[in-house]
Amino acid sequence: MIVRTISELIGTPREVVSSNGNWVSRRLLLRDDGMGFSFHETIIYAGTETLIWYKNHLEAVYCVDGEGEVESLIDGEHYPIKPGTMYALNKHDKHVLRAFQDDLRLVCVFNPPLTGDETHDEDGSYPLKS
Ligand code: 9YT
Repeated sequence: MIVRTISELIGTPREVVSSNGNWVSRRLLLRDDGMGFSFHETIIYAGTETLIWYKNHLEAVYCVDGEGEVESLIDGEHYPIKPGTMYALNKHDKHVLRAFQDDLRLVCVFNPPLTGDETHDEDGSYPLKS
């Protein structure tokens, strides 16, 4: 069994800060843990907007705190996000993620799993690691 806490990840390589400073990701499970997915807590900082396009990954996101929205750049829809909301990028949907007045605290699952220190490239995607 694997048991970890967020507090023990802080300041380690499993805590990854985006290059634009919009978010921090604490990666509780990564590829080497052998679960077939990675599992993260992500804080999206209040007042930020982030372009994301996971061409190589599927991601499901569950909100546990804060309020914001995800705007689909495929159909232009704006979906509100609040605690209890889940969205799944089942079509590698290109989107903009916004946090409103408070930080958004999200729990995220990636398939295939991230391997460690991935951060967004200029398209908002992560490379596929071999
Ligand atoms: C919701 C989202 O994709 N935020 C960006 C960070 C990502 N969740 C990660 O690497 O944990």
